[in-house]
Amino acid sequence: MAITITAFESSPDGGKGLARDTRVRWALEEVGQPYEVRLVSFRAMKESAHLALHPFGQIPTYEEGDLALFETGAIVFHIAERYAGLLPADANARSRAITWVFAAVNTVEPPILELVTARILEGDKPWSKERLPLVMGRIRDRLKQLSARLGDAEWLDGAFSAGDLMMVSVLLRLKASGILNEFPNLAAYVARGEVRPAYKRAFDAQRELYAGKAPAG
Ligand code: GTB
Repeated sequence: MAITITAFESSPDGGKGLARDTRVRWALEEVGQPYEVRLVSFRAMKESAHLALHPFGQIPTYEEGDLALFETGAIVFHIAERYAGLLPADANARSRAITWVFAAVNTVEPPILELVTARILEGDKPWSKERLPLVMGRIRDRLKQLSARLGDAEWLDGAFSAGDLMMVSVLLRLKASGILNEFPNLAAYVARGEVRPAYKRAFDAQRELYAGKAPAG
């Protein structure tokens, strides 16, 4: 069944791979499924055709036959369940891998998104400078816990899984801040994700779309 995802028509990050279609592309590359990409403008994202696929008017979406999904956690979970390569065979290990998908989007990503809000959306507010250390503190707390759990392991629970794919994707958003370097095992974990051939293919595919175009916004 053909798979189609949506992505930004013009990328706000100029192709740095930070938009969330990258994690879906990565999952599809890991399981070896070809996919099409439909580019959507910011205006089209808020129009009825797209809202029928994504009630919050965002990217990415995922269509496969008569199935339409939104939310990257659900999309990556679906890909991992349907196609071999992102979840272990053992039932308990599978459930633990899925737990890490949820941990990435529910527990680790929220404070990271706060940093984006504080820096970009609220950067011009008079209280923004005071708020930033609080936001950084919350991220640091989470990273400390994650770093302690990862320890010297290569991946979070045995072999690379959908849980690692999602966690690395979430942590990548912090690369520019430098905070990951305070946790060398996490920085190395992210780097291990980035050198996976499937990640590289996903990254290159999205970069190619935006090369030479001015970043949106
Ligand atoms: N919880 C949803 C999911 O995981 O699928 C969140 C989806 C989401 O935030 N989508 C963003 C979007 O469509 C794109 S990824 N935003 C447009 C809108 O809400 O109107 C977030 C994103 C945007 C830009 C950058 N960047 O420029 O670096 C990085 C990430």
